[in-house]
Amino acid sequence: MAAAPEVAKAAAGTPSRHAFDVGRVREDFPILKAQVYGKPLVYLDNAATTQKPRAVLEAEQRFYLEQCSNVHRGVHHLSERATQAYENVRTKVQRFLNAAEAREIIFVRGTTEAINLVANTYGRKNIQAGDEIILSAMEHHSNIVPWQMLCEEKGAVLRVAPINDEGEILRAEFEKLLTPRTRLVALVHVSNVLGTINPVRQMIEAAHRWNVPVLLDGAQAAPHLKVDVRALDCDFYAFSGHKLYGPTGIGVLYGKAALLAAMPPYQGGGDMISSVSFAKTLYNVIPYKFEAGTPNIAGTLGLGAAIDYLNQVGFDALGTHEQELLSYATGALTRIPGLRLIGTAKEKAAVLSFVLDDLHPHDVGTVLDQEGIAVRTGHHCAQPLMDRFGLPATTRASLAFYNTKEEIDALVRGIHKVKEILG
Ligand code: C6P
Repeated sequence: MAAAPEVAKAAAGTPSRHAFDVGRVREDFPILKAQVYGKPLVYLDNAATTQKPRAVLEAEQRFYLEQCSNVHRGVHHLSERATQAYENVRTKVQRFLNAAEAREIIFVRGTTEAINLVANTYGRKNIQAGDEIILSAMEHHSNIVPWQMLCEEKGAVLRVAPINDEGEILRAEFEKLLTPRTRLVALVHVSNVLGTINPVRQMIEAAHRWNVPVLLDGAQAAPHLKVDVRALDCDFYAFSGHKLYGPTGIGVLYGKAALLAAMPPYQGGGDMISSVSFAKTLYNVIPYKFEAGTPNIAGTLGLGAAIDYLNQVGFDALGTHEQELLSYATGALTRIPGLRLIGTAKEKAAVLSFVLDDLHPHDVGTVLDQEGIAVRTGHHCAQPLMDRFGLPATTRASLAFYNTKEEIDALVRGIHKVKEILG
């Protein structure tokens, strides 16, 4: 039997001071032992979703086995326990993001819902005809389409900050877009296609000089970086649990309390009210005002377990390992003739998009799959970014802290095989 993994033990409550050991960490993720077509799974699609450590699976199961009950509704024992556990995760997320208060944390389905919430509440209330919203050229569709829908409804206008060929935002150009017409800046913290870590703190400072609030799409940042919303001074921050080693169907919107309190509710229903009559409904306080209906309780507890787990692994340790993997993979991939990396920013998270000769990425992905290697191919829900690079699609390997140099070697062998078969 494998030795009990340190991190699994630590997640159960014993603080770990051990150095990062990828072999031990991998023991915590049962699926990493899977075989695909008789070959070991090499999972390099972590930007789409990460695998889940046992601690997350157990937290969800424990809820259904021992605590299953609705929250904020019952006076009975189970409901009180479930409510306590659910609210404890809010506090955990508050600390995870270094938010000032727990009521600044709203549980949503994921990044997409978080951004739609802000567009439909803050946006509808504050953005009028002729107003402008600034995005960047590397946004995911989730941080484009909700603003486009709002602009269509209101007659507002999108402005797009351009990027260079390395995949870095041109900050001077961004700053030129800020005008008295600007009402909001919505930016991706880390690009899901390029891996670029954007200089968001400086961009937020620039926007705030114009009194313009900034929303950050943290879907790809939260899994790789220690996020501190107060140090960043962002006004809204969105992330998804499932990209953070937690369950699907749960995510977080952080918002500064004063902004959230002034926003109208998003959806109507149970829990978001303080009183209802046919004449008038009074709304609950934040964060409950934005959490209509029974929430994803099990998913929330799973997210809490994922945060505990990550805190035990430690962002310094996982960041160092991921950066080592990134530089190893960058070196190895750039040595492959005919391979071109898309996204070579100086500040990068461990995401490697590439094109190979004139092969279609779907074909590349299909051959890699036969080797047990999971990558994503396509436009990665960032079609305007693909247009910027004049490409229909890329192949993307996105890494997590449980990946190894041996897996990068397998990817390189796989790409050589693709060239042999299709080249
Ligand atoms: N990107 C990818 O493979 P949801 O689906 O709501 O959890 O996350 C949406 C989202 C928003 N912003 C960024 C930067 C993202 O990368 C994503 C999800 C996945 O790249 C699935 S398209």
